[in-house]
Amino acid sequence: MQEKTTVLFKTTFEEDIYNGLTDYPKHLSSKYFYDTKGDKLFQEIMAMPEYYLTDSEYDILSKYKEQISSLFQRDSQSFNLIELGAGDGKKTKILLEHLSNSNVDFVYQPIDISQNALDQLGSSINEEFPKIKVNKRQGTYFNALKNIEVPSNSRKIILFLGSNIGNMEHSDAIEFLSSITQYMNPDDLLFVGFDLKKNPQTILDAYNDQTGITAAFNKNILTRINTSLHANFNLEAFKHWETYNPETGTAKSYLVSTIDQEVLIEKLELKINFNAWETIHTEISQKYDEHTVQMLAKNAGLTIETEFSDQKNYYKNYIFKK
Ligand code: AVJ
Repeated sequence: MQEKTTVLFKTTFEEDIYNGLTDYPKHLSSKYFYDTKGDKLFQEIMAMPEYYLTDSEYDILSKYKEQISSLFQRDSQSFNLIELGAGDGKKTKILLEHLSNSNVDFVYQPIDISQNALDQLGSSINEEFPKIKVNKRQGTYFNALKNIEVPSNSRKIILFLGSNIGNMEHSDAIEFLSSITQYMNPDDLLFVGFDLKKNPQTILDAYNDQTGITAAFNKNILTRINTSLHANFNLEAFKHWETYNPETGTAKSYLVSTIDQEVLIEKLELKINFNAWETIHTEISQKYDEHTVQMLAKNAGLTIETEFSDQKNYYKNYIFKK
């Protein structure tokens, strides 16, 4: 075990990495997957046949875009479409295209942790849908949401797609949804994507593809630490490992050290010891059932307005009100 010392951190990234790797068991936050390389790997994941989530949500949005858009445009009042974790916006563009074609008055406000993803999204929307007003914001969901400006006469429609909520444990999800609720007026809507419980094998395959894209995505967090904190993680000495508990619906990703090893993180003046088969927990991807979504909504002060699911019943999008 390492001894904890008082270190002055220049960034929250440094602090989080330090705290996660000196804790037992070790952990790192999945929000740090998304640098330029990580964004690219995640796009490759979304294009894999095993990663059914993207297709399922895409199907739902394509099939119900009219119904969904009309819920957004009540009384032809203008609205702000705020998207948390917009990424490449591939699925959102189904709605954006429909709204743009029907000459609806709205501002699209994508929020993402990755400036790179935001910039690409912004320019692709300007190109594909020049009529749409875009106002992007880089940051964590929370900080960006706090700082967003919406005219008081404009409704807020908040999008949280892709089962991004699955990266949070239930208690954190409730806290997060509650703070969104506090930010909402009675007329506003919250539109959230939830990946559902299904055949456990289907879920494991989605997070453990044969080509190794998910493994590369998971290990990218070590590459990022190597580059930005001058560390010497040997990627070959770590194994991507996925588990899924069909009772709780929690999929978990780990990086497992395959040997006894010491890693030096120069910028943190820190040496980290790994025993053979010691783990770093890097991500949870929660799967839901109806009961659990109702429990989250109730605890966050939200009511379910309506819901949409895909043909295979793999995935659901819920619309919540305050
Ligand atoms: C972007 C959080 C929804 O958990 O399914 C994909 C990220 N991790 N493969 C997910 C991810 C491994 C993804 N989310």
